[in-house]
Amino acid sequence: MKDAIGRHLSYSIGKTPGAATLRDWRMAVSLAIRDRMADAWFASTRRTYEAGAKRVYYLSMEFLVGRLLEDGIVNLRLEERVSEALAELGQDYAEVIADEPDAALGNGGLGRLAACYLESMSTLGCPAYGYGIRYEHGLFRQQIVDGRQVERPETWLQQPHAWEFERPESRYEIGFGGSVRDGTVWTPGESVWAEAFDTPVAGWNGRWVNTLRLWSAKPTEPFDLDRFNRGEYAAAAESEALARTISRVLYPDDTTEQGKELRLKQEYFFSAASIRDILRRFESQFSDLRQLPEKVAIQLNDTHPAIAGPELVRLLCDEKGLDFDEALQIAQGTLNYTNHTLLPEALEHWPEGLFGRLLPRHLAIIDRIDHAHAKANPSRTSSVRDHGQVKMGELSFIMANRVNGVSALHTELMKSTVFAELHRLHPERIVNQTNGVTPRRWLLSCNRRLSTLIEERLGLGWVDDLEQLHDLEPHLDDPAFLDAYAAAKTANKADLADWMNRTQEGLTADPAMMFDVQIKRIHEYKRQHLNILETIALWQAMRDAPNAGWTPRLKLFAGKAAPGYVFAKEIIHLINAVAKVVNADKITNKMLQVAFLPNYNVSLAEKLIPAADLSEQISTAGKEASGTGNMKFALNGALTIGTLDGANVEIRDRVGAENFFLFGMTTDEVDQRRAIPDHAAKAVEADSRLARALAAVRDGRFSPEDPGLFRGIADNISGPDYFLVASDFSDYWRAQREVDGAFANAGDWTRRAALNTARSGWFSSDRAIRGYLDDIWGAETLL
Ligand code: GLG
Repeated sequence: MKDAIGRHLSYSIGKTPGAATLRDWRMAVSLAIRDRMADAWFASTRRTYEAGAKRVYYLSMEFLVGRLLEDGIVNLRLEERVSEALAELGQDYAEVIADEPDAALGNGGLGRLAACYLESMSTLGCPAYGYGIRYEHGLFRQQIVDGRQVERPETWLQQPHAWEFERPESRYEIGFGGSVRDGTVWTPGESVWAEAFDTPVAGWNGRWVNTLRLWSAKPTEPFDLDRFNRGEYAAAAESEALARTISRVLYPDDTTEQGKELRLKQEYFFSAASIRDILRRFESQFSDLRQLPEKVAIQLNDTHPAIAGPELVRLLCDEKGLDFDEALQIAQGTLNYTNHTLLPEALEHWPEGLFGRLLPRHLAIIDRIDHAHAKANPSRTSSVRDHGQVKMGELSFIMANRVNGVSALHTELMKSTVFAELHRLHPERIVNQTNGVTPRRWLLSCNRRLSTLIEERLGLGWVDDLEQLHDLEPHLDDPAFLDAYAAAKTANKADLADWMNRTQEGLTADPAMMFDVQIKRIHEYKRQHLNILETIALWQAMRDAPNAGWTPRLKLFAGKAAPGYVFAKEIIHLINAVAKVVNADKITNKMLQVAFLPNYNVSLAEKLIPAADLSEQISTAGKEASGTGNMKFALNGALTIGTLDGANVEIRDRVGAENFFLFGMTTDEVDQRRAIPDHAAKAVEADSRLARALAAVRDGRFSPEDPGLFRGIADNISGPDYFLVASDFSDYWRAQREVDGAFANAGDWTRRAALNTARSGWFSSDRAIRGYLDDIWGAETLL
């Protein structure tokens, strides 16, 4: 290892050890690790060809992979060797790991899920490709300036990316606009190249390596030298600029949709390139396109790649010469669709005008698909085109062999709400696959202390068979185990507290406090405002009775708001304003501290989750499709305070109701409550704590220099309150006081935390991928 790192430092990076920077060392180590994936990578491809196996293609606009070096080292089981080699070279392992920028090619849960699934597909030996976009700028970097979110561009590609291989020979010309002649001959008005960049994804033990193939847009028109020589520098690079725009930035909206033309271009760009690549690979091995459903399963991660459906039909008809009905049947046998949200503002739809201008042939194909479907299902009343819009959810459903939700509750709600009619027509099509997370990243490597303890008791079999964590349960009768479990948590908290106290102005975190954590995108449905309101009420109660024996708490928040989502940004501002006042209060600041940690990303999650005591999963019931952070917390021994929403329901079923703090209305109760006029005003009237906390927000207690600053938030909660913050407040307060009491009994708390770990095995993404393999893809694993 030492030689390999040294060789890369000299001959790939071109530096002597004396001149090398931290980044040079990190690049050299990364290249040495990447080398060791190569043979298994080639072998995986060879075995897939030899077996004639079915391949899985996961099409996703987002892959939130985070850092890759530690992932590679851990999965190849090279940790000791790398840290020894680095020590001999005079370098610090942890520093080298931490030097890597996060690949933030996603917004939140949807993108991180895709990354966990890729890793699990490799762990299981499922022949698979991930297909997405190689964004030049991932999700923006969040700064907090005077308590407010400020967005800065993210620049992960400014330094060379160690993991990817550029494949200039794998490129496809992707057209947009233009016209259609004779019904089928599409002549695009403009085009770009989609060029492939491949990143190897190694599974546990390095036995199988799949590929993440990301497309980058390149100009098809050469640089215009004549214009350049005439001094028209900008015009000379016009086509280059147009192309680069397509893969330049990740749209920063999570579960909202902006309907921008560039977004549709991005979607078609990567879907079309992927479909062509899939067909090329298929045809290099098989001759009969009718075999496609037998050899290929394509998973559409949300509707973002939905245009892949019409594109596949188009290629089969217009270019391969199949007749329409046969092409449609093949496409439907190959495609599957995962829905990730029921929020109406997130369901993609495009104005027909825009769609027809950009993709004229596809619009005609969509109409034909829709008519064919309507003809076969005469009782259907809805259609893909509706009120001048093209509805991508509807299109995805009718083009898919299987449609799935991401938690049991979400899947049932899909059947009874957005897809009710299509479900009636195709009652076998919707299936559930509850989300999962990879235990390699989300326990083994992010929580070394806990995973070492588990290894001492159980060995390492749990790493790719997470249900083995059940075998911890007998150890809970051993006081030494519980002590060690508690010590691991406390040490994680102490590390985090050190780091926060150094970096967060005004904060004094003490590891003896309960670490109460809410980290996720900022959204009204996730109700960070419910949490901060309860924080305010708690602070007020503490001031009233400082000696009442309060359980000391640190309230931690982190998350990004979509740049255009004004209310979410106000919530961030309020949290920071409350933190400033509360942390400075001499009466309460030993009992209550509040922090908003900037720039939440995968790496920050890896720091926070192992140090959490309490996991806040408090969305309005029916709104969080699944959640995946909730699973990571439970696995790492945080107890959940949560509503009956998404996968919370299944977490509670598994860890046991006595180890989960439930509060709030159910989905049915939510619907009923909304129907009551003035529901929020009534709730405020009935709860004096809530009224008082709201008054403090409204009257400028946290914004003395601008007393009206947060009035909008207070008025929203006591007025329309669509997300039922006011209505759920009293029960949330009650549950939080139950948490206080439980935390005060440290021994019992640790036991309950350890039960959360022992009973979270089912939430492995390996289990989820097995479910997809069996119920959706009908594919085999080759390990
Ligand atoms: C969604 C949902 C989450 C879900 C995730 C992965 O909001 O509840 O856990 O996908 O399925 N848009 C998202 O992040």
